[in-house]
Amino acid sequence: DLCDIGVIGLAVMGANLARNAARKGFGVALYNRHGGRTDALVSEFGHEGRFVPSKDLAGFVASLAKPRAMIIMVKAGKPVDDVIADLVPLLDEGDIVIDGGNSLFSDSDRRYRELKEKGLRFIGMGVSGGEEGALLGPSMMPGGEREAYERIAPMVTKMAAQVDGEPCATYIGLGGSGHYVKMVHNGIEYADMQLITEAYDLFKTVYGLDAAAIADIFEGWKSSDLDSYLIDITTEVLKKRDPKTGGALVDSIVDEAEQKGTGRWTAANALDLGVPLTGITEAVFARALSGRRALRGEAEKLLPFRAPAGLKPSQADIDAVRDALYASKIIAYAQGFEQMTAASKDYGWELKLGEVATIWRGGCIIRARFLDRIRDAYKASDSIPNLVLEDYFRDAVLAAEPAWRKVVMLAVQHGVAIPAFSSSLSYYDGLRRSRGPANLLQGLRDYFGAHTYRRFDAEGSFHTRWSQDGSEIRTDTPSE
Ligand code: NBP
Repeated sequence: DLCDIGVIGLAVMGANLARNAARKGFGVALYNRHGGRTDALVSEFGHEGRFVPSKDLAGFVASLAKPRAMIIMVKAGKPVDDVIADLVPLLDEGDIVIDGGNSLFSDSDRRYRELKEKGLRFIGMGVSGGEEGALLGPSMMPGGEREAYERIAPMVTKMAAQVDGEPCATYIGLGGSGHYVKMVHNGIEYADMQLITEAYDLFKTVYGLDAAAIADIFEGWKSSDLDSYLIDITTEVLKKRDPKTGGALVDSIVDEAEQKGTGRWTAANALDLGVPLTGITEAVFARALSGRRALRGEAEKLLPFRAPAGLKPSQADIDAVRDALYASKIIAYAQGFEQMTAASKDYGWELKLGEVATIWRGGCIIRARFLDRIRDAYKASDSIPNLVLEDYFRDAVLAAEPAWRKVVMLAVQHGVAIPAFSSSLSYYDGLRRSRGPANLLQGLRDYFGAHTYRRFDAEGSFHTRWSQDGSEIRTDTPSE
């Protein structure tokens, strides 16, 4: 019997996706560049379903039912192009090539166009949930032609996580939109994690709490709107004991964060689109600063830091950190959704952001109760300029505002860096001012570069001859 789906690339993600499909009753063709991984998968998990392994790509392609559908799950970048180049001569018109790796959305756009020219169909599919998600049900974000998606939808929706009977997979849009949405998902994940580490630093450094005490605080937040997978695993990581030292394992882990690039891509794209994406971008920069550990060590000698002594947190202090975290998180999501709105318009994707919130409710790393709120907001209206202005979120940030300011002031006073908390508050303060200070900026730009400015009380563009006779001239041609 020919297989329903194929998987190329059988490292952790590919192997687990293949097992997921087989467990759901689909026949799965297998191929990996080095055959050892294929053999290991079949010998260890072959009993889980119907697998058809191949030692070469031609055999793999021949084992698939037409129109063929295959998921590439190899390292992002050139390996994906290499695999596609090898596949193309073996495929027939209408076959569907799915890239399930963490590819850059512009690469997916390009592959989509290149394969379309060859009569093949390409789907760039973001897959979130790590190894466990790939096996038990990830969140999947497929982008490409809708008809191509319809062909694989019965498989994808069965393999995905399910929340309240709904699959965490839906058609996203044309071209590279699926990988774009996955990219922003990862960016939001960066911001979420940065906010959690800032809360941890406040408890540890300002209030002198140990990891176990901080774990208890995070555990208590499960019953709040912060309830999420990341808060759950924060509790677990903080609780883990280190048999080597007898202390908390987290205290033995080097404080240098690594990154694979999706957060940086999100921030760079925000700069391209001109979207104020402060939360995610600060999270990327915070990782970069964490990576300069030797420099930080030198700096602490020259610019000494002294942790405050004897500051014991009251329940109100702990709740204030929770509220500041929640308000900052709302800002990070509002910015991420604003970025997707801008991208949808710029790239012509017609993204359904309510559906994006829906498929992020399960399977993926940022899964959270909170996403129901975003979904509800988009149910009420599909054109939302900024989530912070929607009733639920507006009420939440207004309620959190005093605590948010208190926490930011506390951190500033004691010299604890909270870039995501404080930049989110600054964004919020900038957002709610109908008149900001950029009038002066425009004056400066006009002074040194004759860049012109507009006036509140007149139509048109103006320039002042600042350093000549001081007179103002209109620079555009009046329409009448
Ligand atoms: P890796 O990203 O570590 O890639 C290893 C796989 O790529 C192996 O199967 C390897 O084959 C294959 N490969 C490479 Br490398 N170069 C190749 C080439 N030129 N031609 C053919 N195959 C090649 O695997 P992973 O961690 O399973 O991740 C797969 C994708 O899923 C990545 O894009 C990743 O970013 C994404 N992703 C990962 C996670 C996660 O939690 N790990 C989560 C979500 C998404 P070999 O065995 O012959 O060397």
